[in-house]
Amino acid sequence: MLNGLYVITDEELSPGRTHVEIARAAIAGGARLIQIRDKNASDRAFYEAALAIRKLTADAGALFFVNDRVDIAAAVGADGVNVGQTDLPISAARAVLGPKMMVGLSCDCIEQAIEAAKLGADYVGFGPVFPTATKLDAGPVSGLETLRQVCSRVSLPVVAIGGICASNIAEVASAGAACAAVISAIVCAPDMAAATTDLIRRYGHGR
Ligand code: TZP
Ligand code: MG
Repeated sequence: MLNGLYVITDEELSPGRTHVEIARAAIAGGARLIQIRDKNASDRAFYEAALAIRKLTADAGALFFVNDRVDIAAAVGADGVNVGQTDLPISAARAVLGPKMMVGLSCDCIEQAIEAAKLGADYVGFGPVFPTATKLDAGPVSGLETLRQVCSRVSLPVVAIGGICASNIAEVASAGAACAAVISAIVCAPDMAAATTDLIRRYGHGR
């Protein structure tokens, strides 16, 4: 279920690729966890891209998550939603989505991750683990040692994020993260499917 490479589509960061193209290539490369993330799309554009990826992921037996937007996650029948510290609280997301849909909470320190478990999150998104230019308002870089502590102190699956790439993804797996979430390592890769396959293989080596 929540295990392995977690690919986040961010078309703005990519060299002209759409959410659907990114998701399709990631699935072709073997990804089975896809999240759509878009901070600027209109509601309609976000919904239509999410609906298309819902179909692709369902056909591939992959899980599909929506970033931030609880309403769109519900509208397209996603498997889960990822909320941040200033998005809807977990209890409100659950009130909208019901008990079956997964709710992940983004955290940037151990205290937030411990709190996420108390609040009933299904997983902790933790990072940035490494420096990244992708999210300018991300919290402080945690490093691998803090990731390791979060993984051992919090019973929830931890989805590590931030600056994860081919050269460090095995260490993320070794630190105990259930998943390694990536944006630029896929959406900016010359061959997105090949990059996906390579990251999955390297992640496996850290296990
Ligand atoms: N949250 C913490 S860091 C980050 C997010 C969304 C950006 C991750 O992007 P990249 O390109 O994989 O470093
Ligand atoms: Mg958010």
